[in-house]
Amino acid sequence: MIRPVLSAPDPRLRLKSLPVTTIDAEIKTLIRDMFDTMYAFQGCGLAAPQVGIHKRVVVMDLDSGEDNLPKSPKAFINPEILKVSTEVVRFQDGCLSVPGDIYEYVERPQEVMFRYMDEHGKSHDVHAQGLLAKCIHHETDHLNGVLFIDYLSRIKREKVSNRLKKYHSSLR
Ligand code: GNR
Ligand code: NI
Repeated sequence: MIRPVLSAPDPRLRLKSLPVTTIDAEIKTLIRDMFDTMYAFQGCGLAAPQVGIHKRVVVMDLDSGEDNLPKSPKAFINPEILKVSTEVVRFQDGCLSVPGDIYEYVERPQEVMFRYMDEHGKSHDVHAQGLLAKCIHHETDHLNGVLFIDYLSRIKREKVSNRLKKYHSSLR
């Protein structure tokens, strides 16, 4: 089932999500719906708070991507960033919760070590770089109430916020 995606400046996007304690039927339904929603809106990742559920769950499919990274749908439960590189890269970021064709460059660590649980409750440690590292940062930020626009200069952020207002009023 496709769920509606919240968009900025909705205050619910600013709440910190809670860790998942048991992978029950409700979490499995949430993951299935998040995949439906991500594919419907052609995103490469989606975090649960974007559909109004404040649990630490992320889905991703980087199939379209550069690099030879995960070629399949992946669910990440309680993703945790363990270590980041001091080297940074600049990538263009976009977000399903920042609609209206808004893309801006954001600097992020080039490499990341992270840990997550899969749908079966198995823990994994992963070293990532490139597109996967960028998406892991983008999605774990959502779980902490952070959006990519928070990294922009004040001037750019104001420009984005005006474009968001225009976008929302054009839908009314
Ligand atoms: O679909 C998405 N594309 C994207 C492009 C550049 C940087 C990050 C992303 S993630 C985004 C989907 C989304 O908002 N996930 O939270
Ligand atoms: Ni996003």
